[in-house]
Amino acid sequence: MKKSKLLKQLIQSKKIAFLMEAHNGVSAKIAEEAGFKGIWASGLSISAALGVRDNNEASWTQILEVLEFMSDNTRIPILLDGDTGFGNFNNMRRLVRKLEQRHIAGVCIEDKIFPKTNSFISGEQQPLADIEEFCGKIKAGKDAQTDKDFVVVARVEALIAGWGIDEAIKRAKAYAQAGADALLIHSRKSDATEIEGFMKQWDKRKPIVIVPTTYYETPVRNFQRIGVSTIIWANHLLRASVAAMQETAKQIYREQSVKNVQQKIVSVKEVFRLQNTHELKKAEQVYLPQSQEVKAVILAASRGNVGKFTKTKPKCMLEINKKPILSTLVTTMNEYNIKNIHAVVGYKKKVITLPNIELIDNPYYASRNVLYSLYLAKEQFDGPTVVSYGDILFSKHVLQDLLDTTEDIVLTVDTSWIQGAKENREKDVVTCQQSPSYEYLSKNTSSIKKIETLTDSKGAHGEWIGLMKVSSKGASILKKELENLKRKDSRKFYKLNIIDFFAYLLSKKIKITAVYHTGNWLDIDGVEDLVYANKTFKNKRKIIRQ
Ligand code: SPV
Ligand code: MG
Repeated sequence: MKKSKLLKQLIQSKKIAFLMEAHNGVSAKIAEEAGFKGIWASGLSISAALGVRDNNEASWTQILEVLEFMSDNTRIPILLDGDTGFGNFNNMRRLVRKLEQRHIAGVCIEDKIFPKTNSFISGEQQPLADIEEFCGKIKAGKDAQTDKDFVVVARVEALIAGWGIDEAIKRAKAYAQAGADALLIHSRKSDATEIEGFMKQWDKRKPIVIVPTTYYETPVRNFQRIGVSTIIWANHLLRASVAAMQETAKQIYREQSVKNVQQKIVSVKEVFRLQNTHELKKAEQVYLPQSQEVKAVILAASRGNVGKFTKTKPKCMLEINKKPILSTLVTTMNEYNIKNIHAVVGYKKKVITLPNIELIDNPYYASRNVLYSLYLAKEQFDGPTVVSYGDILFSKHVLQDLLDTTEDIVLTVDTSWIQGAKENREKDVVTCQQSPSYEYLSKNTSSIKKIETLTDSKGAHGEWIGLMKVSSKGASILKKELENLKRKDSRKFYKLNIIDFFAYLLSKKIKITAVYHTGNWLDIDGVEDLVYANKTFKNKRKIIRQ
């Protein structure tokens, strides 16, 4: 239902209604969550929250801005304390139109002179508006509304100004006649006698709204009995928050610690709840491009053939360019926002104390081949994942190109291998559908036909460097096929390496793609690789120094 209609029904209902003061988006929501069916957008509270006086120091458009936050954050209707309408009848017309645009349900205007002063400050000295002029303002407001349910409440200040009940009745009748939907009769007495006196003479032609800030001791049922329609609790959320803020600020200042206030204040989580943070999270999933987090698995369980160098540490912890290989790998991955990294470890695993990686233990690193390490990481294959050997290093752009691919299972294949230092050594040789092309912007991927470990590699296209990426779909294929293969014959499975697994996938017509690269990587298969790699870096440093 429209907010205006809700407010109208509330004020016109036979049951006494309550409006709770609010002065910004969060206090409005707090009032709503407490159960109130309507909000009083108090001039005193809004101005106080803005740090100014209740004398129209905040402009009406500034008030409008605050109202917008309050209205957007709640479903219950808001009655604006519109002071004197911020000017004459013409200002009132514009105010009503702007309020309607923001779904504010109604406005209350008081018969004082702009700029107004709060009724509790020298109330009796405050001049009242001319009755006729004020009636014109009410009429202008009612004529300006386009929503028939928008509520205009006329506030009678005759009791505040000390003019007595007769004047209050006279004005109330005139304002009702001018079209006001309800009348707010204000009193600053500490008891309800003025209100009771007024209600005795009032003929109930329009609902009566009151603000028992000073006569708060009178029970609500008394007001119900004398026919009051609506009660406004006009400033209590502001006053409560001021008390809490003063106490908290003083205590934190005194104690130079927040420890003792922690229990007295709401959690940050509660603040997030009030801000509806949860809704944004859900919307992000609907509207933002869903770049799935890429994970990484590093296979680093074996000792390798690096002789005495791996006496006390695993191969992945050997230093190249003064930094453990594993550490450099992690840094490179982090640079591409790969933060979820698991390393399958076994040999001398206690030495691996790097931050930012999770370890998966392979207790059978010595007796089972490397495919078993991949198998142990299978729980990680629930989204896009990079898999790397733990004894390789590569330039950043090698990883970038791999991440840019869209195929499901992609291996990085080096095309410069044939002339390399490892010409006569065993390597993982890849033959593809298409040869690499070195033309500008040419496609650098091709479907793999064959992959095998060889020394002789005539007719092949490159060497797998030990780095691969799987998409979400590729990851689930990998997981499923690892499980299938192991289930078939686990003893045989323990003897397999990764190349055997690729051959198995190809035999099942599962597509594996190569992304071609030329150089820019190294691996540590033996002592000579280690020496060579570090010599390369030393030379580079020398050249830089010269
Ligand atoms: C307000 O809340 O700003 C009011 C009510 O106008 S009172 O402060 O009681 O005048
Ligand atoms: Mg006010």
